[in-house]
Amino acid sequence: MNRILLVRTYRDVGAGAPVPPLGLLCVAASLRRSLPGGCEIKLLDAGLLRDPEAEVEAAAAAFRPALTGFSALSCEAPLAHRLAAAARRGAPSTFIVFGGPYPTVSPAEALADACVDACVAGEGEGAAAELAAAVLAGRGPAGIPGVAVRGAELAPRPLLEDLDDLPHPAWDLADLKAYSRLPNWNGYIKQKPYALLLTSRGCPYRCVYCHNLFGKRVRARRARAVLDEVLLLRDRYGVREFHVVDDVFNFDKARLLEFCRLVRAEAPGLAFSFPNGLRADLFDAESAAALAGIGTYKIHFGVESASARIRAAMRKDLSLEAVDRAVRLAGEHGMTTGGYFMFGFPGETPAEMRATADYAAASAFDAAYFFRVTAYPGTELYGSLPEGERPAAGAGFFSPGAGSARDAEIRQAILRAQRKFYTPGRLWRLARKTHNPAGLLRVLPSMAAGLLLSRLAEELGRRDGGADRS
Ligand code: B12
Ligand code: SF4
Repeated sequence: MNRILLVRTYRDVGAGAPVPPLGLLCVAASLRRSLPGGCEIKLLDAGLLRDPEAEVEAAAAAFRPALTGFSALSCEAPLAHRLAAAARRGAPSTFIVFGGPYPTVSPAEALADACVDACVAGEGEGAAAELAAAVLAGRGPAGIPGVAVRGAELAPRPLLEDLDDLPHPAWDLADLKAYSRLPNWNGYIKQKPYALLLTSRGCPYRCVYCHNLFGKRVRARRARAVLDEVLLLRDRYGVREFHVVDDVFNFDKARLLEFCRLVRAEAPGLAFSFPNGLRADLFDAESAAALAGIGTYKIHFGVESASARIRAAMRKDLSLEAVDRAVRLAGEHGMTTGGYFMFGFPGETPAEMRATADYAAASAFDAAYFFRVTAYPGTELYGSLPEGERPAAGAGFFSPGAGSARDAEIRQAILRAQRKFYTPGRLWRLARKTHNPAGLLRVLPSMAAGLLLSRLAEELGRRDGGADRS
């Protein structure tokens, strides 16, 4: 039997614990379906391992995979290369391929590592299947669209037209209960275990800081096909809650309403959440009622900045009036709302950052997440920055930056925004809405300590800044 090892190279950069590795599960399902003679797949998630390097090396040595695939984000690149070296030590002849956002936007950097034999750029199902078939048959990887190899031009691969042709992700390879025990980027989990749901790929908006992994055209699955996956996850794996990770799930309102109608009729009693955000300007009363009707308890909206000038520079194409309306509507339907905000866009002034903090504090959001702008390779923002201002390999939205006066300014703006937003009243409201006041009482002392520390850090930062200027 053909043996394939798949590794998710999770590294915590402050965004919390890993979620089920959906990209690898999609690739695994495609490999199972397409390889003549089948294959045996082993999946490891570095985010669940105590000592990822040792465990990947041991797994490679014991399993002897013909092919080892790694999935990595840009911030995980250094770890991905260490893990590839570990796999190579364990199984010297295994063919190593990288996939996911990192090799998609930086294939040359990934291939500079002699351990990496090929990179899959963009959507992985088709390219991985062709690559695995070639490698297992003893042919080379050259000439496969979407697969980058050293010394050859990458032939682009057309995007999949019909996502409903794809098999369901190989959910049997993920320990959903293990992920449900970990803290989650959604803030909390209402009904365990949960799974991720990807119902469409691509986003037509053009925010300059955002990825373009799946193209600018929305390719949506049919509502019925998504319901089938929901039913499969509920009935075979006991899943009770779904976190939808589409870039713009509410792009097609008719599909949203149809999906909600089907779930209400055929899968009542589940919980839904949208941690990756919905477009506030496409969120209306009918959508709010339909989503509430299927058990949606939490929605995030991307706002990014309260400054119209900065939103225009980001090409966010969104008004604060639309955000206020969406937050109010979701709140009226009993949902918890979270806002995403960014600080430190090139040219953003301290006054503009303060305006964002003040807007968030005065808004009806129940929760707010304040991030440092991080330009990732492959984004328009990255291309527009002078080389010296690009983030270091491995940076995430919470990384402290290079320690310049500008970094300190951004850090202080974020700390101030957190302090202003999380008043005791808001924390209490959040606890009531999350149906977990007891849980909040448990975390309150550490939150209070955190706020105290952030005040102290701000004070020290101010003194440092003063010293620098003098
Ligand atoms: C869920 C999610 C998370 C989760 C899990 C992240 C993870 N490591 O998997 C959480 C909340 C933890 C998270 C955190 C962060 N995330 Co995030 N996240 C997403 C999100 C919304 C969905 C991911 C997903 O499941 N997609 C669906 C699957 C099917 O797609 P996929 O994973 O890309 O897989 C496909 C291909 O890439 C390829 N493929 C993937 N792996 C492999 C492997 C092989 C061998 C092959 C052949 C192919 C292949 O085939 C798959 C099927 O087509 C994406 C946005 C998006 N639209 O994808 C952002 C995204 C991946 N995140 C991003 C970022 C920046 C982050 C953070 C750094 C932000 C931060 N706070 O600092 C952190 C990093 C934390 C960490 N160490 O992982 C960026 C990555 C950009 C980049 N160049 O790296 C994205 C693209 C969003 C964006 N706006 O730019 N994130
Ligand atoms: S930030 Fe959201 S709306 Fe903007 S391009 Fe990215 S996915 Fe689309």
